[in-house]
Amino acid sequence: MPLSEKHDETKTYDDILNAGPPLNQLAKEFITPTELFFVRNHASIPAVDLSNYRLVVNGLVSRELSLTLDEIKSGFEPQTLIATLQCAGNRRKELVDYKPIDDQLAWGIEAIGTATWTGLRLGDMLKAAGIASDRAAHIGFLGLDGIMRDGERSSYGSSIPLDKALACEVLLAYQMNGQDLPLAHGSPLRVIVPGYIGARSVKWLCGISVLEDPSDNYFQQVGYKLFPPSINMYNVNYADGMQLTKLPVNSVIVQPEDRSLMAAGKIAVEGYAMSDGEHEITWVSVSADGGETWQRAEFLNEPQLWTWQLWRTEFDLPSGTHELVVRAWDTAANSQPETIASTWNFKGYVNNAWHRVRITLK
Ligand SMILES: Nc1nc2c(c(=O)[nH]1)N[C@H]1C(S)=C(S)[C@@H](COP(=O)(O)O)O[C@H]1N2
Ligand SMILES: [Mo]
Repeated sequence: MPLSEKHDETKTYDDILNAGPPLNQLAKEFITPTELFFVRNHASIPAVDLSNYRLVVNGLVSRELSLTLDEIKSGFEPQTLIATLQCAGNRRKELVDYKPIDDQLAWGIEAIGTATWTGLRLGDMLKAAGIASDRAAHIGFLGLDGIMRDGERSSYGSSIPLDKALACEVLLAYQMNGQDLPLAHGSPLRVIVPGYIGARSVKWLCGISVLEDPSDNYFQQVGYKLFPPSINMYNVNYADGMQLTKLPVNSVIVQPEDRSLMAAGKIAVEGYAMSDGEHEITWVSVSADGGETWQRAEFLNEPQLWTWQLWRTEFDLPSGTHELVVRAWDTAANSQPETIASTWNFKGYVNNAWHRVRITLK
């Protein structure tokens, strides 16, 4: 596979696949080719026996469901949606360089991709099961992969608020880019929660639960929580953290790469921007002098909900070292903080500081 692997050096087992595209192939196209789509796994990819596969829907429902893949595919109206998936750990490397972060993958800018997802609406599945109580407020998901922690096996899981779960953009997908969902991306069935951190889009989905409270799964209650900069792994009380949902507005320079050495003259600057999906990106500004002066980038695709915005601009630059900077705004006037100091958190999530790239021209 053309992805380059990322290893978590703190784990002793090395069969956990985490990988992203090489930077010269990142965000080249609006739809990311499946073989270039980043992979983020917390455990080994499970072996799924399709003849025994069942999706179970339970909790505060009128009817518990247990469905085969064929029943899922034939029983619900197919829906197709283009959506960007981004890991909450995207851009963690810049945070790590500012102040150490233990035990987390140091993603650069590659933990993001856009695909065409086909499946059914989660809302249609919930309608089939029937929500049985007005106490229902969250929808929990469970995957088939098993995580070993302190000698005990638990499954990967998460939850999302009920109102998001009922929104028409949230899918249970069995196809990616027009093909059967690949095993690494959650075959036979995965959740796609557009606009939310990737962690909520549970792969190898085997369970959906209608719940009163957010899932008690480790990845909802301990992982993927945001804390202020004063909190660290020694003074943390996980109950105080904010469960991450929507992604903040972000923008990234993909080309040229940081530390590039290039010929002076016309320099094309390209990248992506992404908001919470509910708001389109309205404006991307790029600076070639560390943020003193800015120019507007042109958009390479029509702005649309649930996807990234690819952009490009050009500078004519003399020899010397230059700092390129990008920032974006969305239709709700959300923008990005200027410094890494203001986005640093001890788990290294949702870094959306102005993105900076240093280049030297000869
Ligand atoms: N079952 C399961 N689902 C999972 C994960 C996982 O480890 N196990 N990783 C999550 C995280 S953190 C992300 S960012 C996305 C990544 O999806 P991808 O590998 O298809 O890019 O899947 C999410 N769903
Ligand atoms: Mo993630």
